[in-house]
Amino acid sequence: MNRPWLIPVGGFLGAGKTTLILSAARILTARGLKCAAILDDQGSDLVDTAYASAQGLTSNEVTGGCFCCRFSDLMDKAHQLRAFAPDVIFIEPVGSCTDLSATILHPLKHEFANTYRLAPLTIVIDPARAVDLSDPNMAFLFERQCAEADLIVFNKSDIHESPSEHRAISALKGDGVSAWLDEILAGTLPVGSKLLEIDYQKYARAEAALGWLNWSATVHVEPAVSPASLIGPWLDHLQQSLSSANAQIAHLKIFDQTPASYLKAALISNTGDPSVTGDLTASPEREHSLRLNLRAAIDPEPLRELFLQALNLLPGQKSHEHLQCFSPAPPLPQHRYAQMVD
Ligand SMILES: Nc1nc2c(ncn2[C@@H]2O[C@H](COP(=O)(O)OP(=O)(O)OP(=O)(O)O)[C@@H](O)[C@H]2O)c(=O)[nH]1
Ligand SMILES: [Mg+2]
Repeated sequence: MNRPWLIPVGGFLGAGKTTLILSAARILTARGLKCAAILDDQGSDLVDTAYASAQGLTSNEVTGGCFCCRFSDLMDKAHQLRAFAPDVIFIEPVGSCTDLSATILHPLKHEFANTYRLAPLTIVIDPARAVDLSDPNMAFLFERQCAEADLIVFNKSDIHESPSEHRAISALKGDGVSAWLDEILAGTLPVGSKLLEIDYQKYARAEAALGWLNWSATVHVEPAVSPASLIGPWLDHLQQSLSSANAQIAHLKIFDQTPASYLKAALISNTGDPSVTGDLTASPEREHSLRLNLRAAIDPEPLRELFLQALNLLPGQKSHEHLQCFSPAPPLPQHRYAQMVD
C-alpha cells in the first residue's frame, strides 16, 4: 500500500515555512511526485491557503486551533487529501506552536505508522529574527521550537548571513531546498528525536501575549486600481500604526486576489519594506478579494481598534467582511507522549 510522506515544517512566524513548502513542492513535482499541504491557524481565512492554492498546490487547512489541539482534525484532513493520491503531504503548524514532537510526531508514529511515512521535524529559522527577538514571549516560543528540532534550516540565505553554511537555504530562490529534501526523505535521520521539557503555563502565557487578527473582505473600487496600489499604501499605514502603538510585528501578510491575478505582501518587522510576491504589474481591477493575517505583540482589543481605524483608509466598498481578533487560547493537546515511540 502506498504510504504518503508527511513532512512537518515548523518554525517561528514569518520564518519562511510556507515559502519552503511551495519551493519544495515545485521540486518534487518536477521529480514526478504528487504533493499537497495542510496549513494551520488559530483563526480562519488563511493567507497561506489562498497563496498555496494560487500557486497550484493542492491544500487543506485546519482552522481554529493548532495541530496539537486538533490532532483528529489534522488526520481527517490528511485522509481527505488521499483521494488525490499524494506522495507527499507537507504539514505546517502555527508559527507560535511548539512541543510538536510530543503532541504530533509521536502520536503519528504510534497510531499511523501503517498509513504514513513521517519525515523528521524541520524547524525553519530566519537568522535575522534570531538576533532581533526583543519580546520575551516571542523569544521563549522561538527557543523552545529550536530545542525540539530534528533538524534546523537557516533560511533567507539570499539576504542574511547564516550562522552555519550547513543547511543554509533560500526558500525563495530555491537554493539548498533539493539538498534538504534529499536529507529528510533519505530515512536516515531520527524522527521526533527530542521530547521537550516545557512549562505549559508559560507556553500559554507566551502565546496569549500575541494579538491575532484575521480579516477578509471583497472590496469594490471605482475606478479600477491595481492590487499594488490598493494594498501597498495601506500596508505602510498599518505598519506605522503598529509601530506607534509599540506593537512588535511578528508577521503581517495580505493577499489580494483579483479575477486576473494575485499579489501577496508580507512584513515581519516594524521597519523595512514588505516583501512582495505575485504580479506587481497586474492591471487595475474593480473587484479585489482580500485576506489579511496579522500577528503582533499587542492585546487584541487595542489591536482591533487600531485595525478598524486603519480600515477606514482602505478605499472602496467592502462586502462579505469577516474579522476575528483574539489571543490564542491555552494549548490543550489531544495527545501528549511523555515517552518516545520507536
Ligand atoms: N528574501 C527571502 N525572503 C523569504 C525567504 N523565505 C521566505 N521569505 C519571505 O518571508 C516572509 C514570510 O514567509 P512565509 O513563508 O510566509 O513564512 P511562514 O513561516 O510560513 O509564516 P507564518 O505562516 O505566518 O508562520 C514572506 O514575505 C516571504 O516572501 C527567503 O528564502 N528569502
Ligand atoms: Mg506560513
